[in-house]
Amino acid sequence: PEPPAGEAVPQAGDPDLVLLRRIGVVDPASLDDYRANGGYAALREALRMGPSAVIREVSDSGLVGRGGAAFPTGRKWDGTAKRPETPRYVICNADESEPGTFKDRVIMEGDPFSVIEALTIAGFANNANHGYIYIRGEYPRALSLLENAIELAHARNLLGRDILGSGFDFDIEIRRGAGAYICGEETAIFNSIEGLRGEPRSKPPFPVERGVFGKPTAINNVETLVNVLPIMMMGGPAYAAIGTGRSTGPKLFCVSGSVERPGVYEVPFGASLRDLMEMCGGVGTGPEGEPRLPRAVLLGGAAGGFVRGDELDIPLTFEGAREAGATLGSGVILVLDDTVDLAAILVRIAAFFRDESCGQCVPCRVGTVRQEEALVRLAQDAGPRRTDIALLREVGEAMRDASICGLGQTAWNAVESAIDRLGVFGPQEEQPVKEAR
Ligand code: L3W
Ligand code: SF4
Repeated sequence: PEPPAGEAVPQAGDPDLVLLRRIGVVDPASLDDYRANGGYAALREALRMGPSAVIREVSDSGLVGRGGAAFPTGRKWDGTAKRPETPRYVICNADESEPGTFKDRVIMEGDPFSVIEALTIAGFANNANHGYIYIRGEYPRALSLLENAIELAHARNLLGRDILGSGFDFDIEIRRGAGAYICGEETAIFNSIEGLRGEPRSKPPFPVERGVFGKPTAINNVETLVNVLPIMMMGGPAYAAIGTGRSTGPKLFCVSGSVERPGVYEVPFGASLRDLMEMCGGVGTGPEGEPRLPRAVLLGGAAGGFVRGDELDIPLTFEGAREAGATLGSGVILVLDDTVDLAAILVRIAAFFRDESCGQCVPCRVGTVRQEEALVRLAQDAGPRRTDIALLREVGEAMRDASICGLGQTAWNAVESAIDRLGVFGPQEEQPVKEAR
């Protein structure tokens, strides 16, 4: 059995927490407990202010997507709400499958009513009467807690017809994934909900215009949605004062790998990687008690990028990660100490992308295979290094430029940064790709 959600949150019980404040504190199966701890005050506030004011507050907050794409939520909602076509839909993307990402599971298992409340607010703001939660199939505990939350919310008129006497009708259906990473891609979710193969669609048209069943759809990640609750309570401008620059609000990070206390941590945007490492006790010691050094940190997951162990002063903001040649992605902080075999990690990442490619487009279907093959040769020192690195670059650029969806477009990111930033296969000289081959 998996440990309770609270155990994955080393900060549990800290009164300064915003997103994690109820995790490990409330009974996730009790609506009364949720309400006694501030639950459903945000929905009441939203119903009081009306749909366009909700969108205005969300826009003013500067909230952007927390699943990896960082698109402004207010703009997304505004785009959906103003479309003339009906019905409109809202979807919570709970297909959390990025390697090293487990923050949404912690929210759903520790504070499931917050997801239901936030999706109801999204439905109200977007003038949608139907919402879906698309949940990863391997999250059975989260699934049953969400099902329980939906049932209890119905019984108390917090879902269904004329919610709290407001005239707003809203229902939520849960759909389960079946083990495919690609079904976390938003348009693959639409196909999956419609009963089609879980394959991404070309964009544009964007979901705000043509989403599930060809109708305007606002789709947001779990963490993005639950941020709307504090925004309703404190107002957009006060929320925007948390964090730095264009990275506003609190952020969840999933810390794993060579650290003393792995888990989900909440910090305001702008904290440094070093701050976070200190919070989780650092890389610790080896079997003989000898201190370990951080060799590298993978930021943003398999689709993200590596930074070196001597670059821990990077601010954890979208801008800071970009400047460091990485991305915050879905909040992955995978720490690797000086004993880790980096080449083996790259082979593992490449195998993951090869396995999870849906096969729909050639650059990704073929490129992920070629990438893995070249990395295996490099890891085993079984071929001409210069040629294989040149091949990786060529294949990587083709995947980045010509793939249909984010999987193929980002499948070479981590490998590229390991070669160029960490020098995993030795120092790299600038060389034209064709010449080296
Ligand atoms: C209208 C424009 N809409 C961009 C839309 C577009 C884009 C989306 C990002 O990221 C991403 C997500 C998953 N007019 C637009 C426009 N868009 N230009 O905005 O929205 P955002 O930032 O709210 O999404 P996000 O949640 O930060 C996630 C894709 O990555 N994904 C994985 C998701 C995994 C989870 C999870 O683990 N729970 O969410 C995998 O591919 O589909 O696009 O995409 O539609 N001018
Ligand atoms: Fe499928 Fe890969 Fe193409 Fe995405 S990039 S549509 S996962 S083959």
